[in-house]
Amino acid sequence: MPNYTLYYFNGRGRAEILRMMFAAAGVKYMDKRFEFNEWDKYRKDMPSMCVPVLEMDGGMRMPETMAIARYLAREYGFYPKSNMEMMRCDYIADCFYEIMHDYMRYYHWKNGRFRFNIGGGNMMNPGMAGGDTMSPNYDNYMQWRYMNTCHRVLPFLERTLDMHHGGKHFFMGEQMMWCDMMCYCCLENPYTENQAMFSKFPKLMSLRTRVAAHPKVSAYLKSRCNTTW
Ligand SMILES: N[C@@H](CCC(=O)N[C@@H](CS)C(=O)NCC(=O)O)C(=O)O
Repeated sequence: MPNYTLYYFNGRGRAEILRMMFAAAGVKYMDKRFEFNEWDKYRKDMPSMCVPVLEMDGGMRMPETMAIARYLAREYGFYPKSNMEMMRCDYIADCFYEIMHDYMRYYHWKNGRFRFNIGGGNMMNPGMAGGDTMSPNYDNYMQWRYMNTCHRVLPFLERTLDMHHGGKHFFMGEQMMWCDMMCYCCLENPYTENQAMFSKFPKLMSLRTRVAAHPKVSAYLKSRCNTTW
């Protein structure tokens, strides 16, 4: 088995699903965390200048959360067997990631992170987003977009869970798969910040409780670093 190093900020964020899969599989890895003020030092060494990144045996570095998550899910048996079931597991996981993605962009933006390399340039160098990204309207847009994704995706996921045994098990049946862990990880901050919104999705909320009760996940949740995001 390769030696893995996972690079990410000192937060749960996009990396938490990867950490949780390692924990649920009982696999040891190096959890390399850094602070925002250290990012300049790391960014240039990351393949697409973003994290999370998974490094194998101190060599190859692989970017993209969902590519890494699928790789780990295949390695450690968190995928169902048939092609059709894999597709179901994938679209569920992708839906949760839509929420995570929009939440992270909104959350970092609101906290003033990564603004230096998106838009907000000058006339000689207008920046990638080409304009008004420093205005309060843009903050509102990020929040609107995140909330809109929640309103679009969560009812669908609640119905999808309900379709199997009335949502009493995991998404794919009696065994926990990576899409179930995505439900736990992607909704952590959204749930903490807006519990009222989630009262409309009781089946998803009980699924999160079942994931947290998985013996290895539960041990992980008790021992992990406590961070605000
Ligand atoms: N498509 C990438 C996006 C990763 C991403 O945006 N990561 C953020 C942290 S949550 C990042 O590295 N930002 C650094 C920057 O924008 O300079 C993925 O899904 O992994």
